[in-house]
Amino acid sequence: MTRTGMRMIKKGFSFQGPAEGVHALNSWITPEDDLFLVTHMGFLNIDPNHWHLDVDGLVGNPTRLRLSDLQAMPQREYMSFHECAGSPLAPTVAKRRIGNVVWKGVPLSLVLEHAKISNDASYIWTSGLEWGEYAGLQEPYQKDLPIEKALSQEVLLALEINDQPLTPERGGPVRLVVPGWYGTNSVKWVGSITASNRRASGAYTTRFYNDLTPSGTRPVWSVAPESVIVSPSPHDTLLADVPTKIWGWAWGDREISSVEVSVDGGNSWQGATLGPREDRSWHRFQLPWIPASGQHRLLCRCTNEIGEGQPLSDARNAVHSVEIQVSN
Ligand SMILES: Nc1nc2c(c(=O)[nH]1)N[C@H]1C(S)=C(S)[C@@H](COP(=O)(O)O)O[C@H]1N2
Ligand SMILES: [Mo]
Repeated sequence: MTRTGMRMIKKGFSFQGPAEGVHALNSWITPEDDLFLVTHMGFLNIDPNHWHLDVDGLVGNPTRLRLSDLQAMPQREYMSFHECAGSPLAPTVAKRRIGNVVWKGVPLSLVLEHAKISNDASYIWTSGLEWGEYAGLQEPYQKDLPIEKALSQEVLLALEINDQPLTPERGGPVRLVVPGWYGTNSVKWVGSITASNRRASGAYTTRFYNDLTPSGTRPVWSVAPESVIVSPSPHDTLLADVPTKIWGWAWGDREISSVEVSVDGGNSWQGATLGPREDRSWHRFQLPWIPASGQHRLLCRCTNEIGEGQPLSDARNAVHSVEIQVSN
């Protein structure tokens, strides 16, 4: 199938990211080249002149917006970590696909107000324009947001990332971004917005991206506390008795209040120094370390403002560890 001004440039599920994994994430703002890319059905290339966005459902003024319409609306910038929840087929495997970027675009709330959203709307559905197959299914990449999040000031129809227009692979010309929530919610190549009074019923909101809980399922929405050690990396050669530092990033939808580091495989923990966050960015942490010679397993774990932490294993936000060799 083809549609005017659109073609799939790579078909099927795809993940790209830096070969060194989290150890590549050396800067506060992640450059595009080090920021992971994910797609379920392939990358879509859209001619910006053909792109448009339909807003319908429980609205008083169903609307079609072109790129020039969005460009003429007020825009804002918002800094946020950007994290993939990992495979929906293996939701308890930690993948640590993460970065920190600045998005710029039109607040979704402005577009919903323009379309005169009804008081009866309790969910906002958004769909990507691409087509293809994932896990044997052929259906649109459709996601939903509860209305409170959809109307929050940080949710954007983004046109730019780190001061550059979105590339086709990044979901351009326009994508949704839902800061604080897992990447799966940030619909790329967005083409339609529907206001509804119930959750969307497609595979990407029901079969995939719902975690099992003791009482049922929970949508993969808000990002749980998580942290990674950037340095040292397993490839570094450290010298015994030479002062160094262990540092990394910690993040979550809620602000992180403490990070602890272990240099002995998790037997003992020390509090790290924790930096602030901006908007919903990650926080930097660090701990000075004078290593003894031998093999060390370094770990980090964080806690957020309401006391939620990280499991040691079997979770997408499981504790990160790094094996380090220290020589004489
Ligand atoms: N239309 C569409 N949007 C999508 C996806 C997709 O497959 N199709 N994948 C989602 C997932 S799982 C993630 S993690 C992010 C990845 O965004 P990025 O490639 O810009 O890092 O896009 C999300 N938005
Ligand atoms: Mo993802």
